[in-house]
Amino acid sequence: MKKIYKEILLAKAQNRKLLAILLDPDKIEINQFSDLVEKIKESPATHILVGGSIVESDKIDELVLLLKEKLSLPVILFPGDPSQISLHADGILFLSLLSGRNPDYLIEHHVNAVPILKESNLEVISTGYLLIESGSQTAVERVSQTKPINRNNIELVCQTAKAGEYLGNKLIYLEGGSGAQLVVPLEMINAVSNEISIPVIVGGGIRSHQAIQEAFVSGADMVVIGTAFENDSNFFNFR
Ligand code: 1GP
Repeated sequence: MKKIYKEILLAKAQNRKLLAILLDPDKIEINQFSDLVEKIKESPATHILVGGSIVESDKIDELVLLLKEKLSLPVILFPGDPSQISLHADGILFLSLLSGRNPDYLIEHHVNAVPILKESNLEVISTGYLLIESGSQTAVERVSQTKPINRNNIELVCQTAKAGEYLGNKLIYLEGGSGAQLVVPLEMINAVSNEISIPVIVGGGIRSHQAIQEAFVSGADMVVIGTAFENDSNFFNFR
């Protein structure tokens, strides 16, 4: 088993919670990169995710290389499509959008990514990705042209997550969508983490330290913070 996933499993076994900072290459000013690196170093982040639903920037490689040079944290791609793959990262969340029924996001992009992935050293981590309704339309919903699962339908979310586990997914990602109005319901995180034995990642709309802790207490093994850190690089100054 490769390193990143092994470490996530170990953290879960030891009940050590993980925190990923999501960086959208389109929103990073490379000339302010050293400030960003300092803020990340001061933060409790254990992982860096790079990507977004749509990334127009051709700077993914540059960003990943700089992150690798300046930080010791694992850099994991979180791609909206195969154009966002950088061979310089450590790993990739190979996301299948299980909440939707768009074949492109269930298998097509994955097939297209194989020639690149085969030649790379990226650790490919099969991830069941579930979009949960979060108050308004999100970029993932728009780009993937799929509907999120109703936030009250805990049973369907659990069933979908379990199907992902049976299919061999290594992780389940409960996603409210970037900048979501409402976070994934805590009751849902709790039910999913009890239903499956693989690690659970939770992200979307988490904007306070309390919300991070609540997600952890409810059963999230990893929390992803994108917008809150993007809007305020001092967001993690609570330590
Ligand atoms: C989005 O879950 C991530 O894919 C992070 O969301 O930007 O709302 O933190 P935020």
